[in-house]
Amino acid sequence: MSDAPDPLARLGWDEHAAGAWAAHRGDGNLPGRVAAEHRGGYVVLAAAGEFRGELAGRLRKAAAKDAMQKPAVGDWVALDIHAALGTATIHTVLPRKTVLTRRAAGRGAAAPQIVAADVDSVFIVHPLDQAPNLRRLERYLAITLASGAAPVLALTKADLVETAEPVLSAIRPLLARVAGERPVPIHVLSSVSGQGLDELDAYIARPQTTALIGASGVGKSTLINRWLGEERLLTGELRDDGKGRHTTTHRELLVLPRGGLVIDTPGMRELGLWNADESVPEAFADIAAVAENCRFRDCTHAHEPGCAVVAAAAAGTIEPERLDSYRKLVAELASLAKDRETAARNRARKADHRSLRAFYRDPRSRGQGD
Ligand SMILES: Nc1nc2c(ncn2[C@@H]2O[C@H](COP(=O)(O)OP(=O)(O)O)[C@@H](O)[C@H]2O)c(=O)[nH]1
Ligand SMILES: [Mg+2]
Ligand SMILES: [Zn+2]
Repeated sequence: MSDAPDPLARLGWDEHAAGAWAAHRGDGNLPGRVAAEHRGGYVVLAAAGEFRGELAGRLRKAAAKDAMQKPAVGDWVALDIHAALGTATIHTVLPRKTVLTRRAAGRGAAAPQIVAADVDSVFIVHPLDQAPNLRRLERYLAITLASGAAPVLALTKADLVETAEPVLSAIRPLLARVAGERPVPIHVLSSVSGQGLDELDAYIARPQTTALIGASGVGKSTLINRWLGEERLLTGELRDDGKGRHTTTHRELLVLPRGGLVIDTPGMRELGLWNADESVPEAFADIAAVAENCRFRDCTHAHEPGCAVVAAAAAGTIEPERLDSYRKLVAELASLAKDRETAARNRARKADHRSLRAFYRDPRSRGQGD
């Protein structure tokens, strides 16, 4: 590392990016990287600094047709920079090295949504003081393996437990089953005591880009603050029900003091990993298939007339115990979906108030907050 690293190196410019850029050299554009997206606007980083990014018309049209063509946090892009305005037009998304989508490739016809692009490693974060939800971990692992990035299991809050062994032994069979021969390094760490943090240095050095995924409250933002050396990201106290409060509401690419880059992601709720229509686990696939024949689309399989699931249970095709678990799952998914809608509405309302306040305070405000 030289004393004055190339400004692009600061953004994680690597061989892949250089190769992808070769086709665009001479277009009159400059390379940049997407650092954040909020409500249709982007923050992009380039050698010359930070700019508010907008999509060029052609890219906007392409992205409307195909979600994978939309710039995502982490993407390298070709920019037309208007330095005086502090803005940049995003013309092209460069071919991606890796892409983490919330839906593993090949599952269903609905559009995938990009969580992060061009990351080298994905930290799947789980706290040691909680029993692992294997279904969720499996899903995180599956989308990571599909991304092309290297999966890393980060077991946080080691200071809260005597030993990591119970969680490790619960998770090992899952890793063997889902990752097979693919190595998945496991790190036991604590952002409070500092335990295990040294082992992570390789992931946060230039030109590495790492994304953190995991439910809210597992300690993603706290770990990133350790890496940043300051309390830059909002972290959440845990509520009684174990769910995080002040969660990250958007993805953001951050440059770390050690030269690497990191992308914080919202918890899985905000990520929409558990949409009711996509997340019925394999174990209930047979019941889900029967439920297709229920009279009402939003049937809870409890008291509705024309419920095919209740009929199947009465006929003895579905065991009462499994029916019970299935009902609970359906209720959980419905309440998650409702929470998500409420949160999105509240966020939108808050953002509107904020931008109005900013407008009255300073009409020339760049309005880049979110
Ligand atoms: N004891 C302990 N608490 C932690 C640790 N890391 C995070 N926390 C706490 O866990 C809560 C959620 O952390 P946060 O980083 O906001 O989680 P996120 O939602 O995944 O970003 C906060 O109250 C943190 O202080 C840790 O290593 N040990
Ligand atoms: Mg967070
Ligand atoms: Zn039903």
